[in-house]
Amino acid sequence: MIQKVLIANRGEIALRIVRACREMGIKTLAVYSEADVQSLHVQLADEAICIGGNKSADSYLRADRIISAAEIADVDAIHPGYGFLSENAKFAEQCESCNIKFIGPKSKSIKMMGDKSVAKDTVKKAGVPTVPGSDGPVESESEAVKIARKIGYPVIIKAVAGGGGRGMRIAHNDVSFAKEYHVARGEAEKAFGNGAVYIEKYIEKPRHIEFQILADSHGKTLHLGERDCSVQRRHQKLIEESPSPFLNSDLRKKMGKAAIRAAEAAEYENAGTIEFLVDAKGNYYFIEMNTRIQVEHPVTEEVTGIDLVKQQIMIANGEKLAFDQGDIKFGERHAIECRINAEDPARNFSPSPGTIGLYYAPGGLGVRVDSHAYSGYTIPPYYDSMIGKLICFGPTRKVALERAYRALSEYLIRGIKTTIPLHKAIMADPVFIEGKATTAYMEDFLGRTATDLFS
Ligand code: MV4
Repeated sequence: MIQKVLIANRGEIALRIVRACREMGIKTLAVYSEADVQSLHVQLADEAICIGGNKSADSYLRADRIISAAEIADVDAIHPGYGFLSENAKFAEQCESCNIKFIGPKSKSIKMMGDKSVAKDTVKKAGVPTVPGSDGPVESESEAVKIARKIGYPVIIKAVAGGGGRGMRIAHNDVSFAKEYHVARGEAEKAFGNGAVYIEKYIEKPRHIEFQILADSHGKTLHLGERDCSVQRRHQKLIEESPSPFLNSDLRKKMGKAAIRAAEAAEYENAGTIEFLVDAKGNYYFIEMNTRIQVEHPVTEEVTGIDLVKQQIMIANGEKLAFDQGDIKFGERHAIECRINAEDPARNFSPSPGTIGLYYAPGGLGVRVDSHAYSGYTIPPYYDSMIGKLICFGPTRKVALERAYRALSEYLIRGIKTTIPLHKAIMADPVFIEGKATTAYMEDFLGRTATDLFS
């Protein structure tokens, strides 16, 4: 039985894991960098160990130091959260070899889904629709251009070791293809130490719709509905919602079944996410599987009423899922999440770290704030700019939208700039309100909105 968990993360997700553990009577050990000594998860955890300097490379990415802390504090399990080492197969293996439970999938599944071309090939064999493209990585420009011509332009070149939009290049003809192919390979080699790339038909203005998966170690795999994550800027999600305003119940059923087949093909256990692209005609294509809990997991929690972090720990404990697919109700609730980043939308989203003055989080019916921020907290400049998530929910999308606009109007964070005014403007935007946002939305919205609106 898991009695103490090391939280190998920081910020709001570390606080989220502390909360789930506390409700389960599980002790928590926070590991933190020198910059995070005042962070809320460090204050609220049962124990805390400083593992290194400010940079992630000297702390949250130091598997050796994390495992040493785990052994010193004699923990039973490690929860990696998202980012950092959460999708590092070697770290998962190291945990298991030290007899420390990794709260997540088996390292084999992480490795399989971490190679985006193998992932695609694996799910395709399970009958999951994938984007037409090359049969695996393409080794030479001459081979690649033949495939591009066969697929038909525009095409997208993707890094095998990439994901989340990293190392992607789009080509519209033979001339741009030659250049983009070599740029993509070079960037992939530099970023991931693996220059292999594969090619796909570029789906114009798709929606980015992902399905939440929960799978126990006794062969049960369920989906918990979808999240529409189309509102993104430079591959950084800004707003996520469930259900997607674009899916009808027939498409939801088909995609949910496909998501389960993909997870089973990956021999998946624990919480994971199957990412699809959906085109304007409702054709859906698998693009990636994320083998971790995601930032936007609260959207699914508020729609289904299921605590995903507790489920992760229970699955890691070897417990069976206590519900079946038919027990998960859809259509009774709508949830929308706004990511609150310490960035200035009036200045091209430049980072805005610093000390928070007055901090007042909104509340009331249908409002949840997952944040580690507080009055007087100094946001360090070393990490991701997200300082919290505002999740608003209600019986319909209309109510969820009204609550989001109202809650954003109450949310006070003085002393730094944030994306709060941007979210308010989006919640009042007719294109977003009508549920017409695709992955092209943010570029269009920013192009037609005066940025002084955001100050
Ligand atoms: C695509 C695509 C269109 N066609 N693949 C983005 C990150 C990763 N999850 C996969 N992504 C995409 N893959 C094909 N074949 C569009 C996206 C995409 C996207 C691309 C460019 C700019 C913003 C985007 C936002 C979401 C998805």
